[in-house]
Amino acid sequence: MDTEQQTAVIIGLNLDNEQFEYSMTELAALAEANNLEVVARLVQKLDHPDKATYFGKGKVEELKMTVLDKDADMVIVNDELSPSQIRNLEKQTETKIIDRTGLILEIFANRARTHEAKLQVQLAKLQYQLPRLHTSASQRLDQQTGSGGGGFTNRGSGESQLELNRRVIEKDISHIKQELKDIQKSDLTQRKQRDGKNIPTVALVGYTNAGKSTIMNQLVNRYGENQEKQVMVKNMLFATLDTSVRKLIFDDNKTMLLSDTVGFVSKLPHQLVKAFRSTLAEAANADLLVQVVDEADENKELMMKTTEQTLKEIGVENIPMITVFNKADILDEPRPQRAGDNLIMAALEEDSIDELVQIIRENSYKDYVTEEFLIPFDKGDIVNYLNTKANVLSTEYVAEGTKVKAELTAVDSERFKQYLINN
Ligand SMILES: Nc1nc2c(ncn2[C@@H]2O[C@H](COP(=O)(O)OP(=O)(O)OP(=O)(O)O)[C@@H](O)[C@H]2O)c(=O)[nH]1
Ligand SMILES: [Mg+2]
Repeated sequence: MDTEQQTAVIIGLNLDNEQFEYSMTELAALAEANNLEVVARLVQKLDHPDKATYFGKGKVEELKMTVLDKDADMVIVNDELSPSQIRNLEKQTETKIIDRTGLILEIFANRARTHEAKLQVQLAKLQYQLPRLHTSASQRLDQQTGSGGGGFTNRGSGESQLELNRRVIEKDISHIKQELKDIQKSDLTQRKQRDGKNIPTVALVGYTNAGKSTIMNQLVNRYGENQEKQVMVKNMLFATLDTSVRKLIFDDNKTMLLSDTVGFVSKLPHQLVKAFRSTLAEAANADLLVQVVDEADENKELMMKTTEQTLKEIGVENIPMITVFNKADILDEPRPQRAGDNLIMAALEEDSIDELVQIIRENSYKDYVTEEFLIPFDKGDIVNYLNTKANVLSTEYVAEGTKVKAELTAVDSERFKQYLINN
């Protein structure tokens, strides 16, 4: 464990962007999420970033003085910088410079738990590092790029150290990509098996820390096929890095698959979005999205915008979405309060969850039909099937067999159509 917390100066360039203030606040939260203490905050307003140092000359000087004054361990810049900008700033301020992308990558690396998440983060990190290898011939490959790649067998053959480093990283990248492909192939098989069963799938999406996992747990608690399968909830950015899927079974036997996904943040590095694309595919394959918004956050409008942009970026489009404004208890707003398919709610309150379930169900079981069947006595397995898979409204034993009135999917109705009683 760290003995002493490291300190950072954060700095941002305002290019007359309405989201600037919010992105700086978020940068501070990201730094804290990585266990850094923010000791100063600098901003500069410019029309264009400086090619060489991103910030203007005077600001770089001020930055250097601030670092000295606060005895800061590093500087965190609010945007992704070019490799040479980072080097120039490091030279001029004599301090370690981390850009927003590097910081987010670090947080993800520290949070990743499963093998798949670790590989995805490592892939994103290597892709970030590749164009950032220093040209200096004496530069050694960072140890952290690791994972069993190559080695330096070609040393002395005339290639530069840089070229060797690049090749090691490229080899690692293709290794990891292959391993991810293998993992994801088996995921795909599982998904296909589920899809075959024709169960509606619902995905919780939205900004990090909005309450997605809390809602997931509430629903699993009540309707989960396996109530113990809770997911982690924490008051921190990026608590969830893995998509979890749980099966819910309601009292009327209707089922659904619910997935909890990685949270978003503004300017999510494209390397990460790319690396996590398949984890997020769970959302892309959903029949319904539930966007969870932190109603108590003053930046919720921007957060919703970011969520919608990120969904588009990962190819999630044209899926029906309902929006829930969570944490209404913090503002003490009347709740649950429904407007169309949207809801103001509080995840830990029972009546809010009831209302949410109601909305999700209304949107998920549209193709259910109510039918009456007459099933011969020697087809007891069909009666059993209906009792477990359909919502049986009445059962009556008559001379010819069992009369069952049930609400069921159109697919099931078609399957047993030979036993339908035609009005
Ligand atoms: N007051 C209040 N707190 C809530 C509510 N819902 C969630 N929280 C808290 O908000 C924090 C974040 O909740 P999570 O469920 O982990 O959020 P998440 O959306 O899964 O976050 P990521 O996994 O980082 O994307 C936790 O401390 C929760 O206890 C709510 O309705 N009201
Ligand atoms: Mg979560």
